[in-house]
Amino acid sequence: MNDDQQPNNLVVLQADYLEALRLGSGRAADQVVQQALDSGADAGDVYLDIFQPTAYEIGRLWQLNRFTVAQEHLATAIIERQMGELHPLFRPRHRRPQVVVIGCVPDEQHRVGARMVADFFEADGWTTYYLGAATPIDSFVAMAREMQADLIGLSVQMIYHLPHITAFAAALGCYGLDGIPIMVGGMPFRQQPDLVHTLNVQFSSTNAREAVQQANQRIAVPTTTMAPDVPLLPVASATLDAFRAARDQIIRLAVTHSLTHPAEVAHFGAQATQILTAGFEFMTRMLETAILLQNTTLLEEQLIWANTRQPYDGVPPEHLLHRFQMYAAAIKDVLPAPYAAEVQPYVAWLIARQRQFVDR
Ligand code: B12
Repeated sequence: MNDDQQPNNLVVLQADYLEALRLGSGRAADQVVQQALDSGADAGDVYLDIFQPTAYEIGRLWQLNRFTVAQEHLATAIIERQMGELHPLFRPRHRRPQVVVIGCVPDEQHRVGARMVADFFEADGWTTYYLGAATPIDSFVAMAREMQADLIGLSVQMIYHLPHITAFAAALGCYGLDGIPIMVGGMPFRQQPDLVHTLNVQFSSTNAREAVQQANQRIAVPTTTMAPDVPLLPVASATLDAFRAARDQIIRLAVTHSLTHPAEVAHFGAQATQILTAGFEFMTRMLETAILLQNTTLLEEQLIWANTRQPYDGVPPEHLLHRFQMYAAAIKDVLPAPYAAEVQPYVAWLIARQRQFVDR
């Protein structure tokens, strides 16, 4: 759904919501939000189909002198309070490795839109830093550098704040960070999307949901290697043979250990053993190849893939980490010690690298 295609019940509820805000009644506004959620809308729909069009309507009514400044302030305060209350519903179901830093350009006081965009990114699994209204450029850029941003989001409402975007891009260049794409949004871009070309930024979006979709299409999963420093020595061919001979036993043991953690596997139901076995078989093949080629870049690519894809299949990064640890324990139990000692650095590398995905 978007603000141009509200289902009927949300159109009605949005009118009720506007009336509640006109009367200044936070309680009545709460009831409308609850009704929307009860009718099957999710928190994102409440943002885009109730809060956003109501805020636009309040602006229009203020312009026509039918809403006072005080009424608008009260209404915005209620919307922001409710956004805080709905925020837990934006908890991500999976994590992505990308980082986004979002805020308003200097002097820009309209922060509700940027906050909505931030909540949608957070729900989508991005590590998200929302800086609020009127953020000084140098400090914003420093934060983007410190948090290793893959994307910067700038919100602008007043047309005369647009030059701040150009200044921001220049500042990014001064810090040598001009590789970080800038995404922009706010009223000027709703009215004139091709402004992005004039301002020489990467893209704009007209609402929070679309912003996340576009970002996911445009921003590749980072491939920078932060490989933990584990020395990888050549592995004797006898070790590889022993590893191959023991592979089924290692996998069976790792599966058995995994099944003793119902919180991590219950959602697989009757398929749990089959799914876990397939996962450990996949991992074993990857490890064999990496050991044979003495190369962790392959594992790195595979981990990026796994951490992007597998949360959709019910395996968040922390479960992956745990499975790697159980796999390491199974190797120790099954392989004779001298062979295990040669294979373990590769598994240790996987575990250390996976921990970085969990900690992000
Ligand atoms: C609330 C409000 C205020 C509040 C803001 C408080 C706050 N905490 O944010 C206050 C009182 C501070 C304010 C001040 C002013 N305001 Co005012 N304000 C509004 C109002 C009514 C609602 C804004 C809002 O919350 N919108 C809801 C959000 C969700 O929508 P959004 O911002 O468009 O965000 C969505 C998309 O644009 C997009 N998006 C937004 N940011 C980003 C960023 C990225 C990276 C991406 C990808 C997408 C994206 O996604 C968002 C979510 O889907 C608007 C009306 C309107 N049409 O917007 C007027 C409005 C913007 N204000 C207006 C004016 C004139 C002013 C003042 C100049 C008034 C004055 N004389 O002082 C000042 C300027 C202050 C300043 N320096 O910034 C006018 C602007 C008119 C014009 N053509 O320029 C408007 C349009 C009202 C009107 N109809 O006349 N305002």
